[in-house]
Amino acid sequence: MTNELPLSTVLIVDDSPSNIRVMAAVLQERYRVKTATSGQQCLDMALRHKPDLILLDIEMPGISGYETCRELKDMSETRDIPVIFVTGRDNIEDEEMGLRIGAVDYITKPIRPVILSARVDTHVTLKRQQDRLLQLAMHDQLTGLYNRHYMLEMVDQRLSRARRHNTPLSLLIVDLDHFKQINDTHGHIVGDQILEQVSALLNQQCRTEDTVTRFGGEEFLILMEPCSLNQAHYKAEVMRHQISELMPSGIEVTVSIGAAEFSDSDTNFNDMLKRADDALYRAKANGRNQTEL
Ligand code: GH3
Ligand code: MG
Ligand code: MG
Ligand code: MG
Ligand code: MG
Repeated sequence: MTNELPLSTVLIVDDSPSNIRVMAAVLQERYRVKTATSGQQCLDMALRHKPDLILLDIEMPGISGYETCRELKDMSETRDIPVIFVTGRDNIEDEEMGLRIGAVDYITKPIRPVILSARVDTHVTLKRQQDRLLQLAMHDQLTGLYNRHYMLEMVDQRLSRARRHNTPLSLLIVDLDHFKQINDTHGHIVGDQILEQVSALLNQQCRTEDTVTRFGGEEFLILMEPCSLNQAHYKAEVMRHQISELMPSGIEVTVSIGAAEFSDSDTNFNDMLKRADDALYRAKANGRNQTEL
């Protein structure tokens, strides 16, 4: 394990190989440098490599730098990558245009290494800080799972997409049984370890299309799509059984699970959540360590 951060990636886009050479020479000691010689190649590489910054020429054969920038800002996958125009067009109108369509900076040729370096450093640092803040805002620190905030931010979009495509979508609430008692008996630190181990199991058992979140203290929500109520029930039972055999930290741990499927009559996420929560309540009332629909 090393504490060093991986090098940030800078994508240089210019139709002139000699311009690329000059910029790469300035940056390659401190950055992983990728290069493209057209707007189309820039779009392909931006999607493939997710660079932390793009240096973009304006005048190129095929689609111009302006058009390329507009397309980058249109796609959710590339929207947050900062773009700096590096161009021979040394006039205010072009600079205004470049900044208006979403570039963070505008540098004119001939390239001055110190200025290029300083501006690249500034925007790569900002990008990395933004990525870090987003990561913190979306995830639970203890378990590394997505958090409640993330779930509530993304769920409406997921529900409308499922409704539009007519794909079944289901929700599980997984709640540890008598967890207060486990904490009281074994201590909070052991309780935390159990939460981590149960989280890891839930995450492993779910597919990448499923969204596993720590929604509250010892309560997890799992959004599954495409997934009918029957399939959700089956998966819930597999996970419940595995957790009962996990013996995290050497302690017998069980969960109760409530399941619900998004239905045509639901107006929002809360309607489905309420059904899953009612089902969880029944699973608890019936004696715990079971799944209810
Ligand atoms: P039930 O079977 O009815 O769900 O009982 P329970 O004890 O699990 O439920 P209750 O809601 O009474 O208590 C939940 C407990 O979870 C209380 C709280 O101390 C514990 N808890 C919540 N978050 C954490 C955490 O981050 N770490 C630890 N160690 N415990 C936590
Ligand atoms: Mg050019
Ligand atoms: Mg509980
Ligand atoms: Mg209790
Ligand atoms: Mg609970």
